[in-house]
Amino acid sequence: MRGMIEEITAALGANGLILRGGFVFSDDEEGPHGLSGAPARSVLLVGQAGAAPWPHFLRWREKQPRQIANPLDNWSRQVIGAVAGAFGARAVSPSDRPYLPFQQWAMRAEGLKPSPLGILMHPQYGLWHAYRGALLFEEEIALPEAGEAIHLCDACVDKPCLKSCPVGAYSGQGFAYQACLAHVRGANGEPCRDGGCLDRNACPYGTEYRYPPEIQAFHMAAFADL
Ligand code: B12
Ligand code: SF4
Ligand code: SF4
Repeated sequence: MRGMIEEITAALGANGLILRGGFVFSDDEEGPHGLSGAPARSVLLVGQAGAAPWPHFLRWREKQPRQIANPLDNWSRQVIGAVAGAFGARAVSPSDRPYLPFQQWAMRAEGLKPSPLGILMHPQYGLWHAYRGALLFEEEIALPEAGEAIHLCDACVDKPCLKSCPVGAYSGQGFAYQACLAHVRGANGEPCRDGGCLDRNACPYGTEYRYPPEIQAFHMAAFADL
């Protein structure tokens, strides 16, 4: 089994992606279906730390038609789909409908907890990481159990991530999606459009993994349909 995990890690690594842990579904829970249609027994999460996949994505993007919808999703599906095909797994994406509970899976796989922004807080990458897909297996893939990770937000008294948004979109009441969108699309939204969410950028952790402004602008354009 170790051998297979190492091979998957290497195949993903060739595209700047990483394996982000995984777990076996419990007996009383019905996981999504696997390759044959039978319930999956285990899941391995695939994602990124910092902007590592970006150059791989850009090389692929250059060979695609100028106008394609959701290019990063497409690239992720191709790359992760190829890895799934080679290892007898079914690949799923965070944007598949109905949405699969990627963040709940990630909490189990990596012992993470959500930041006040909803984004999971990672002890090393801070807020600068994401999930690009998952591999569903119909057999049990044994991985070391994830311990609970240190949750940096617990010790962060000032919480600058809740003080930087010009429209206070993040609060104890959750994320005011419409207020954020209106600001990002509006006349004063240039800083968010060009450099990403001011609240996310205010977090002092994982800054060496922070996405460069052009990548944040790409994600913001996708989020706000700019
Ligand atoms: C729908 C969605 C949104 C909606 C949320 C609407 C709502 N209130 O539900 C909107 C469009 C607002 C959104 C925005 C963002 N999102 Co979003 N989103 C999703 C998506 C596709 C589905 C969420 C869902 O319903 N899942 C189904 C339920 C059953 O699964 P779950 O694990 O229980 O879901 C958790 C989330 O829903 C979370 N949640 C609820 N509201 C919000 C709001 C935000 C901003 C976040 C991050 C999470 C979150 O609470 C649940 C915790 O158990 C997930 C991918 C996925 N499949 O989960 C990404 C996901 C949660 N988003 C993510 C991110 C990063 C963002 C953004 C911060 C950045 C971006 N993508 O542009 C933005 C915020 C914009 C900004 N100001 O910068 C990441 C989080 C990664 C991480 N490190 O934790 C995910 C996992 C996608 C990915 N590819 O990694 N998102
Ligand atoms: S600023 Fe503090 S509370 Fe906010 S995400 Fe970062 S560590 Fe967590
Ligand atoms: S993107 Fe801008 S408007 Fe939206 S939550 Fe972040 S700082 Fe606020």
